Amino acid sequence: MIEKVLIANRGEIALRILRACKELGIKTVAAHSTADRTLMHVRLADESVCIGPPPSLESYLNVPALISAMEITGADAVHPGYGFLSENANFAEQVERSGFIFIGPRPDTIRSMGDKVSAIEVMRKAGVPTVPGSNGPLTRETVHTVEIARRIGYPIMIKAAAGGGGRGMRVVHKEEELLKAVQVTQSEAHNYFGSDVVYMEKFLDNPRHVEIQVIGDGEGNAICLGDRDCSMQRRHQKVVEEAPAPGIPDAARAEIMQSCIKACEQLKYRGAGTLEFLYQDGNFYFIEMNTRVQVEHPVTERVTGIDIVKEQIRIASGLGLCAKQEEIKITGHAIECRINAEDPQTFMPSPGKVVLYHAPGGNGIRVDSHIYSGYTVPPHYDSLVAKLISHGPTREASIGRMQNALEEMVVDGIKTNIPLQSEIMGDPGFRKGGTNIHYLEALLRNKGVKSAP
Ligand code: MV4
Repeated sequence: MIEKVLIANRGEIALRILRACKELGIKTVAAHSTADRTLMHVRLADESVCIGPPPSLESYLNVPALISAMEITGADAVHPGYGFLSENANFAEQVERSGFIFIGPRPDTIRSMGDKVSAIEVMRKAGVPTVPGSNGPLTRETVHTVEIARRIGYPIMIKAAAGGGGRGMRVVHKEEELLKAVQVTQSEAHNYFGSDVVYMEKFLDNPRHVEIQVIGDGEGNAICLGDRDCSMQRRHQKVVEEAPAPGIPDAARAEIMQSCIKACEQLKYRGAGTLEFLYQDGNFYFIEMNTRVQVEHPVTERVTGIDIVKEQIRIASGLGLCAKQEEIKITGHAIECRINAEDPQTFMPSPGKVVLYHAPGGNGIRVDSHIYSGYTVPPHYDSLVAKLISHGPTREASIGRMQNALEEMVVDGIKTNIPLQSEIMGDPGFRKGGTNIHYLEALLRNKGVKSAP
């Protein structure tokens, strides 16, 4: 059993991991940068260790510093949270080579999912539905590239194999533009990711982003915790997430869940994972897999009653899965609003001192946040300051509770997107449910908010 976990992250997720460890009776070490001495989880951890200066490359991404911190503090495991080193196969490998436990999938699994071409191939071979496409990297044989595009039919999309988060992709509407677009995407991919490997997919013009949460024990058993809709986004930053995804027919949901379970069992997947899909016209299309805990995991926790972070730690300890698939029941509806320190007009980060913080509460409300009155949000990191999660027996009830919670919440001293979240909760399109990935950007354009895309 794991006895001491080093938390290799910051902010709300570091606090979330600390709380899970405390429930399990596991000691904690907070590894933090010099800018993060005042973080709530640093105060609450059994021990803390400074791993470097504010820039992430010198602290939260500093592998030797983190391994040394584990050695010095006698931690036996590391939880990477999300972002930073959470999907870095080389880090996971170094942790294991040093004799420590990496709380997450095996390094090889992380590596094979980090390469989107390989991820798609693995999932397609396991029976998960994928987007019609090149089924492999594009080659220097440009005649083949042209042939593949004709077979798929325009519009198509060129994507970087090492990409993700919206960088290194390009839509192509006609053959005349194809080879130039491939070249430009290859060169961008080379510059951003150090790999010029690209592949092709049919372009879906109005999809929703629906993802499936899985947990595997690493020995061929896996369970599925249902789906989340994350379509409410701006520039690839999710703003609102909900579970279950509204309006998905029972049969389609059962089928996609079954295929995800089967794939994870075949892969002997270890830990928590998320399969990302585009959902359009009643069909699911796998696009990528995330091999970490996600920001929006609380909505799934709220509708299933499963503590995903505790499960990650239990699996890493070799304790196996806590539940059988038949025991997983989806109850009611949960919504998460991300509260960011940002300017409502420009969406620029708005760090600074929180002079007053009052958290909302009441039945069906959860707040995951590290901030407190007097805390200064540093300028070096992500602008997420809180996650507000509502639950109710129905989607309407959940929205109602979220509206009340947003009204109750006070974050004074910095600018936040609380007013935007209130607008979204009152928006007729959102209230109807099932809006696509372009909805929020269109809504903002109509409101005259400055946001170019
Ligand atoms: C797509 C797509 C349409 N068709 N693939 C964007 C980020 C990366 N994770 C995948 N992305 C997309 N892939 C095909 N074949 C549209 C997007 C996309 C998107 C996807 C999910 C959430 C938000 C998005 C915003 C713009 C584009």
